[in-house]
Amino acid sequence: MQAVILAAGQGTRIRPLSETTPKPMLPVADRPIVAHVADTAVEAGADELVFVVGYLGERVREYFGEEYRGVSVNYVEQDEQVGTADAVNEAREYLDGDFAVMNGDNIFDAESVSELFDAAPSVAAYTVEDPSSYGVLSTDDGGSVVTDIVEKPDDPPTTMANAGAYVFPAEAREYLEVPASERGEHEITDVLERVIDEFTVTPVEVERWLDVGRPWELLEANEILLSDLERDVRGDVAEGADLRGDVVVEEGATVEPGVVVKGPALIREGAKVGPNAYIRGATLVGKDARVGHSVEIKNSVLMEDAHVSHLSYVGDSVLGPHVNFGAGTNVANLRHDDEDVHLMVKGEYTSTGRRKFGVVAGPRAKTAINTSLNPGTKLSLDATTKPGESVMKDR
Ligand code: TTP
Repeated sequence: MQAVILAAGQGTRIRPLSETTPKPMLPVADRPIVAHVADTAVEAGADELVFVVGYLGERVREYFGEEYRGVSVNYVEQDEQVGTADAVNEAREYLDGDFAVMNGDNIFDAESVSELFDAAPSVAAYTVEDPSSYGVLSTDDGGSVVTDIVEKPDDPPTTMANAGAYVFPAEAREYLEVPASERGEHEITDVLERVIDEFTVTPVEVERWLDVGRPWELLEANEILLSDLERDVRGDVAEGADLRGDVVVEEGATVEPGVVVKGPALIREGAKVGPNAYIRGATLVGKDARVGHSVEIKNSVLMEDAHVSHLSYVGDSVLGPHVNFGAGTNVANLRHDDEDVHLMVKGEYTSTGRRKFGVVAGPRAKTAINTSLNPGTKLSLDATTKPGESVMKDR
């Protein structure tokens, strides 16, 4: 089966992290989000991957090349991101049988994707407590056939949210040109509606699903995937370092004396930790990143070449590539009123749903010495702070 993977979006809600990296290429554990998606497709038996790329698409092309895990790879360009149906329609020239469509920014478990492929035509469903903000599937009485899909219903027919992965019959190739929806996008769910009308579509409940749209969802995706780690220490670890639990230190990484790491944690190749650093929670120390003397990192993501070199605390935060935190930079990750931490997302003050959340530092942001960062603060691409500054608002 061919799998079309949608990776053209601009990732506006996850800015500034998407300023230099397309959202599907942001790291979750040891590889980009979209590589996890491709892996599940390959493991489910896909014999060709077709990536729809657009925004910073060359990054996706560079990563996957012409063949990935023995499966041939093709690319189509979507110049304007006018909707998911339009994205799949760009891939039409490659489609010659049943085909899967998967969002390139969602995390799925491999077993469920295999079930999805086996049950074709099918749609992935994820059970949520409150489905009113999702596309929700209606099913027949036995729950074995999808009868409809309704967007953000006031009165949801089931608790099954559309989880952004589908297998369509070959005929659906001819259904891809759908009119724009109310929000002005050509939506894949309108294609699904027609497939539901004309075929028997099976809902396949997925065990694990996370749609990575906003910065804290990237943190959550890392928490989930890092919790799958099994201890594997290959890098250069000093005798006086204490690695507890499921800690992975990749070949080419260095851990110096006096370091304590409580797993799950992943320290990637080229990274350097210590001396005397403390890492806890689910933490990713990306390629060539640096965690220096007397630095504590808790439950955070440090992307490639992010440096927190001395006397700093970073909690529940996401640091983009090439960020540099000066000595004495401290992140607050808890509000005194105990309210959930909020973040500005496209101009809207939005709850992260988390009591503890720190900051989001965009690519190449730099803090000067003794900078304090308030919970929920975002630093934009190349932002800087002044020595001793308390940053209370995004910049
Ligand atoms: P979204 O998450 O809805 O869009 P986005 O990735 O651009 O992010 P944002 O809303 O924050 O700007 O898209 C879902 C998936 O579909 C995602 O993998 C990107 C992909 N997509 C395309 O490939 N082309 C498109 O035209 C659209 C709208 C999305």
